[in-house]
Amino acid sequence: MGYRLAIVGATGNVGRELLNILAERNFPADDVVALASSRSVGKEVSFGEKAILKVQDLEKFDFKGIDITLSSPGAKVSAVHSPRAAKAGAVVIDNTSQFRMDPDVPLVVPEVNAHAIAGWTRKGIIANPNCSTIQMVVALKPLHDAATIKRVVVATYQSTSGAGKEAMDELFGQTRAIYVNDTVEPQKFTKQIAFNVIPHIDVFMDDGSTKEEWKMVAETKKILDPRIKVTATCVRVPVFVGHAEAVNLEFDRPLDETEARAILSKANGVVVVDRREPGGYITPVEVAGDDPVYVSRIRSDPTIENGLNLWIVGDNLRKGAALNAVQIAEAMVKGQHLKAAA
Ligand code: 11C
Repeated sequence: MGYRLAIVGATGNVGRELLNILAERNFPADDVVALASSRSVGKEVSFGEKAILKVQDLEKFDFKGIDITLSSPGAKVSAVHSPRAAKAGAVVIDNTSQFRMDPDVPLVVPEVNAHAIAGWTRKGIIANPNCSTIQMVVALKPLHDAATIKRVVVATYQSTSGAGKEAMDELFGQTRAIYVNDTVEPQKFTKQIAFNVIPHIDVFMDDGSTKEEWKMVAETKKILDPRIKVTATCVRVPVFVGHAEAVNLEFDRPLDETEARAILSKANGVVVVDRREPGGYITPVEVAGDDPVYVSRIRSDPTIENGLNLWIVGDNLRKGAALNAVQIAEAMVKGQHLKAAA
């Protein structure tokens, strides 16, 4: 016997991955309801190989009796429906940016701050962080436990799947068009994404950074340590799935590459692939469909005191989104935060 689950945004990139992962990991579910906007009602989505679900209308859905809602529509939709689901009694694990900085909503990466889950009772909502933050803090946490991280300088290389299915289609269509001397004008992106890189993800903030960059700063502080200074440059690259990050760290004491490699090799959720030879590192196409956060190119940075460089790669739809949300739900079941399944 298990729980009753609702998946909000079930037809999106993350929604479909949520269903796959719940099925793959045999999450104790008695009933799974797929919800989306009225445009998608009646469409079918697969619950792994277990079942085909017909999408129901989110607007009309009554969450009474639902134990866990995993929500991944846009932030504006979450703003309305996540509190509605929580009020009806479900715990909501919300994958959007809507509630992340709310002091009454825990922002959780289980490998880093599982203890924060207990705060879910305040609003009935737990927030899932942004994909680029999740993969970075999973790798930073064990290092920060060993030697306090003072400052992080990160440049991201983010795949188009982070911007949704239509964005992936734009990369595909534009790439094909260029080969046949045709053009596909940018729609989801501000400039051509095929054979290009774009230093702009999410909206611009007053200080000249983008919201994606701001999220990496604010979320890292909330999840890991408010004292850590973070500066980020977030870049969209012509990759379908998998985000990569070049990270420079400054510690409060020497932590050299040998110690860092030993710590990361034992860390929860991390796989080190770091051979100093051609191909001895991980790239995004190799991690699509994988769960761990991969760390390569671990090397001391002699240009600053106590400096270290890392290359971090993860599947942004899995650990960066759906897997992290399911792991939160699993931790809640294990930690007896939810009433035992009927
Ligand atoms: C991207 N990181 O790659 C974004 C997608 O705040 O949950 C996720 C946006 C968010 O475009």
